[in-house]
Amino acid sequence: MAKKAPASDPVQDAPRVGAPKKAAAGLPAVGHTMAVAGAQMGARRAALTLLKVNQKDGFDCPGCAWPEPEHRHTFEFCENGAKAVAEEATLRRVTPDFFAAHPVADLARRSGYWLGQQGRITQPMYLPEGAERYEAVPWERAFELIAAELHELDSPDEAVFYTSGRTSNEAAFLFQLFAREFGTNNLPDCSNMCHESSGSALTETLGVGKGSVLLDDLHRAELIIVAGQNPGTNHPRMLSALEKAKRGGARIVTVNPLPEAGLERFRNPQTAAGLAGGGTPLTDLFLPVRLGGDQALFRALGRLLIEADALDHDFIAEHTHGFADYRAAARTADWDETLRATGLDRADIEKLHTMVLDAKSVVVCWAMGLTQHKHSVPTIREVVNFLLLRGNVGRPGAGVCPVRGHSNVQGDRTMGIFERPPAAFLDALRKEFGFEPPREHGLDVVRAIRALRDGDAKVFFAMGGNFVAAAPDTDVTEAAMRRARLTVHVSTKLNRSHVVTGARALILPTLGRTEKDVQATGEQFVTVEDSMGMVHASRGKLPPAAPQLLSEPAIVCRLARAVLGHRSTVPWADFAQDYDLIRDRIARVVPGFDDFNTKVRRPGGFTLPHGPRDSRTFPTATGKANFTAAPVEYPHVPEGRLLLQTLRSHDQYNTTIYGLDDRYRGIKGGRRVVLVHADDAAAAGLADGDYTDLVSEWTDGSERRAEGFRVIHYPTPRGCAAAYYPETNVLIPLDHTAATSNTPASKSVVIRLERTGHAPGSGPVPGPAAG
Ligand SMILES: Nc1nc2c(c(=O)[nH]1)N[C@H]1C(S)=C(S)[C@@H](COP(=O)(O)OP(=O)(O)OC[C@H]3O[C@@H](n4cnc5c(=O)[nH]c(N)nc54)[C@H](O)[C@@H]3O)O[C@H]1N2
Ligand SMILES: Nc1nc2c(c(=O)[nH]1)N[C@H]1C(S)=C(S)[C@@H](COP(=O)(O)OP(=O)(O)OC[C@H]3O[C@@H](n4cnc5c(=O)[nH]c(N)nc54)[C@H](O)[C@@H]3O)O[C@H]1N2
Ligand SMILES: [Mo]
Repeated sequence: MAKKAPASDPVQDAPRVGAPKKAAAGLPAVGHTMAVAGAQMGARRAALTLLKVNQKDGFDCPGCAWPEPEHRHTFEFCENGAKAVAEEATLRRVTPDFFAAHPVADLARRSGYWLGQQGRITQPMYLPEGAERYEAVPWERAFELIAAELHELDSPDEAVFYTSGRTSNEAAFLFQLFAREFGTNNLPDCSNMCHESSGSALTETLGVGKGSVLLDDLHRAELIIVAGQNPGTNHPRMLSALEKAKRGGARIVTVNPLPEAGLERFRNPQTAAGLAGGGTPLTDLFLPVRLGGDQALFRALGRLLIEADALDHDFIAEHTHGFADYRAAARTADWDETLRATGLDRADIEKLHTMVLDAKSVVVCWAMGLTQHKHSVPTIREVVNFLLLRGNVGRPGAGVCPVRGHSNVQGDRTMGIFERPPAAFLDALRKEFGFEPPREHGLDVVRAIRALRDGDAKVFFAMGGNFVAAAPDTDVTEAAMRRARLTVHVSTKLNRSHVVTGARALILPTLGRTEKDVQATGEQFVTVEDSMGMVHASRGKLPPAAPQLLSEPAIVCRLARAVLGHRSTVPWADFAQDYDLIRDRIARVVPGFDDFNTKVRRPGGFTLPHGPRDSRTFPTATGKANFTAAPVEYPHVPEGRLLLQTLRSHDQYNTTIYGLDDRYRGIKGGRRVVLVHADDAAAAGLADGDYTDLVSEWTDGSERRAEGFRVIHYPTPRGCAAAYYPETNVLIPLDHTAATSNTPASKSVVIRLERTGHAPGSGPVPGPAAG
């Protein structure tokens, strides 16, 4: 029996606030998870399904890209993974009857939370031009409709093919192959909004746009710096690795404007002591940096190391390039400016310097706190400078560790989902498949929105994700999407992007990773690559949510046949029947995948080669690891304004909202909250509990407004504020992006607070009257 979703939209946003927690996980996490999972799929199914996550014969956890420990036999409990699985394995269904009962205009008024709660989509649905409702459509007809629109285009570059990061290697390889045989490199992906800055900075400096550490390196590190990341919520399994490192004597430094509970203390749910006891303290030194102050911090450390002559001179001489210029720049680092940019005490920075001197090996981990600023690329290059100084790249226990988000976002890139593919990759495609791939660079996320806005792109096709909600400048993005002639989404669940559509729209429902994928030659498996370059198999275990669902590879194959027909040189029909045939081709096109079908069947899979990590070979333009000497930048915020970061709560997965609580930060029952320093609130005439609008100010004089946020006094540096994404995406101008990577600067939005009497829709709230 299908489980019923709540009938009314429950988003009566009425946040209640308690004290932030001082530890993450433990028994409360297990209890909370089983309640969420049980509501979606019943307690028995929940327990049985969760036992299959990350097992040798099971499916890869869709929760995040953190690697699994090597010796895996018991289920490693992870609240994040369990919620992601429950969300997908839900028994609720969105059938054609649902669409008949809900006109699109009605669905467009619902919250993203409500849409997601309705359950799994069961059949392909079509919204004809001018129609009020989606109607069921046979698969064959859906592909014909897409083919007809694509054939109408003046150029293949008028189509955009977006990918979110859950797509398997096999589906991603086919998707880019189709787009390129069709004739375009317009392959934007969620990475453009996520770790693009890491990729840009690391490719230039180390020659490989991926992390250079394995799990074992983290376990062996003597010092781990976690900057701009909240693993307690977003990568909970990372806390077990930090705990293990700590037990081995590592010290941990947290650089973050917020004191995040998971990094303070971890109660390991795998151990009895962790479940019930006080847990392991993780952070030895907490540096409450100002938003965007990280480049200045790492530059200051560089200066201190140079002054102390605590350098690995042999490594620098043999393996690096550009040291003299960097040294000259670092020597000019000025304490006044460092303290202004970072908001830190000099004594704390010197303490960190001493810890670096004491450590034979250092790993720096980071996520969105470093990648989503205007100067993110120079910031991450500065992390590399810092590590190179003491040879902390390419030796055990040391290196760069950008922690990826979506479970296969790194693999999708490896498979060629990239709007700026290297020439060697395109050459390999041509050699293997015998067609001429387009060479001109395609559109990334921000450029795709501009193209849609300006009428230069007319068809938008998404392999997963929730583009309109995830992208910046919501009003601009939604208007751009509405100008398209056709929007198509391959999806598991309903979201905002299905109700803000082009003239026509299609929803193509697909299997999730938890589900069995049976094709003509039998049951198939797919593969994924984690954040540390390990590739392994994923086998769904549950029966498909509905009989009509197609797998992502099958959808691409049928789409390609409908669009390309006889002109194609690719055996699409064979690929759909037997994924081994896809892997054979990947093996011949993508470096590091030779013998793919054999190696991926070994328990635990295999590790992709990584020159800097494996042999200190740096495939950069200079053939060495590059120091860079960019000027130090940091945000300048006008008087009376704050810098807003837009981040995740504990009960969400990107645009998927699981619930309205942010347990570790002590917030319950609402998401429209803004965390600000008490003195900044007072300066804006606001008390804790007051309601305010957030108004962003852009350089062209334009303003954007998000209404009705409850003020919460929170320990964050003066001048900094935090609120949840995607509610605040309306505030981020489309053109506000990082230099080089073009990633929306979602952690650096200049705002002012404008007091309102009450929360929208909830009537006046008790508290001091408006002043
Ligand atoms: N449960 C759950 N898990 C997830 C996701 C999810 O939404 N929910 N999303 C997945 C995805 S796609 C991703 S990319 C990752 C995201 O993982 P995170 O990057 O951890 O996610 P955010 O919530 O954006 O948190 C950013 C962190 O950086 C800090 N920060 C912000 N600005 C700065 C700064 O200027 N300097 C420093 N030093 N710190 C800063 C913030 O205070 C916060 O702790 O998580 C993945 N896992
Ligand atoms: N302001 C602000 N904006 C941000 C960020 C931020 O920190 N602040 N973070 C950015 C980041 S890091 C990222 S990664 C992006 C995320 O951008 P996206 O990846 O586009 O968004 P998600 O919310 O992860 O996508 C969720 C949808 O994916 C679909 N889905 C789930 N599983 C599957 C599957 O197996 N197959 C298919 N085909 N579909 C599936 C479901 O329909 C679900 O509604 O958002 C970015 N936007
Ligand atoms: Mo992400």
